[in-house]
Amino acid sequence: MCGTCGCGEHHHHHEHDHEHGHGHQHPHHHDERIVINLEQDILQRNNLLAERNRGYFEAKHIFCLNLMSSPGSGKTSLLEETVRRLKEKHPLYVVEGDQQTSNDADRIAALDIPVFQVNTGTGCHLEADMVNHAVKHLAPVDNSILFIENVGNLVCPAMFNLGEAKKVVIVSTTEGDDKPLKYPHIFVEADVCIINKVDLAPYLDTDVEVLRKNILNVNHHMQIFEVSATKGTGMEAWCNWLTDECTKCK
Ligand SMILES: Nc1nc2c(ncn2[C@@H]2O[C@H](COP(=O)(O)OP(=O)(O)OP(=O)(O)O)[C@@H](O)[C@H]2O)c(=O)[nH]1
Ligand SMILES: [Mg+2]
Repeated sequence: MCGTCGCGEHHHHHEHDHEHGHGHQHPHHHDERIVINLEQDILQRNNLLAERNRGYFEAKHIFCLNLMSSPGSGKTSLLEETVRRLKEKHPLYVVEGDQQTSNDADRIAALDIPVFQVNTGTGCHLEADMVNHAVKHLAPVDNSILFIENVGNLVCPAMFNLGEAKKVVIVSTTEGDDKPLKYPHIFVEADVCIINKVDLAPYLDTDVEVLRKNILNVNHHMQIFEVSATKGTGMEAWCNWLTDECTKCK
C-alpha cells in the first residue's frame, strides 16, 4: 500500500533496518515479505471495516460515493455545483478528506449542508475507520446521498475501500490525456470517471477524445461524464445519473 508514497509506518521501519545495517545478507527478500504481509493485514482489516460501513449504508438506503483524483482536479468544485443542484431534491452529506486545513469543509458548509472534515496528517488517503467515525458524527438520514471527498492523490485511495456504492475518479483536462495509462489502478477500481475542466480544453494540448480512449482502454465498463464544474457544462447529465442511481439503491 502506501510504501509507494511514504506514508506507511512499515516504510519507515524498512529504512530503519537499513540504517543500522541489520540483515544485510538478505535484506530485500526478507523486508519485502514483511512489507507484503503487513500490507495484506492492513488492507484486510480495512476491508472488514469497509464492509461494516457498506452494511450500514445499505440498511439505511444511503447512496455513498467515494470521489478520488489528483490534487486540484476539481473534487470540491464538482461537489459544490452538485450540492447546489441537488440539495432541494435529496438530503446530502459530505465527508471531506484532506491532510490539513478545513478549507474544503468550509466551502461545503457555506452551502448549508452537513459536512465533516477528516484531517489525515501525513496520511495520503482515507480509510474505512475514518469514514465510520465521520458517519457517526453526521448521522445521515435514510435515503440520503453521502459524498466522500478523498485526499488528493491518484495512487493510494484506490487501494482502500470505504464501503461506498460507487467509486468516482475525476481527471481534469489540465492533467493531459495519458493519466489513465500511467495510473491505471485507480481507473480500474472506479465505476465512474468525470473528465473535468472541459472549458479549458480549447487552450490545452490535451485531446479529450484520446483521454476518453485511454480511460476505456484501462476500464471498458467505465461510465464517463465530461463536465465543467465551474461553468456548469455537463452537470445536468451527472446529476441525473446520481438521482437515478440513488433511486436504485432504495
Ligand atoms: N476552468 C475550470 N477550473 C476549475 C474547474 N473545476 C475546478 N476548477 C478550479 O481548479 C482549482 C482546484 O479545484 P478544487 O475543486 O479545489 O480541486 P480539488 O480536487 O478539490 O483539490 P484538492 O482538494 O486540493 O485535491 C480551483 O481553482 C477551481 O476553481 C473547471 O471545471 N474549470
Ligand atoms: Mg478539494
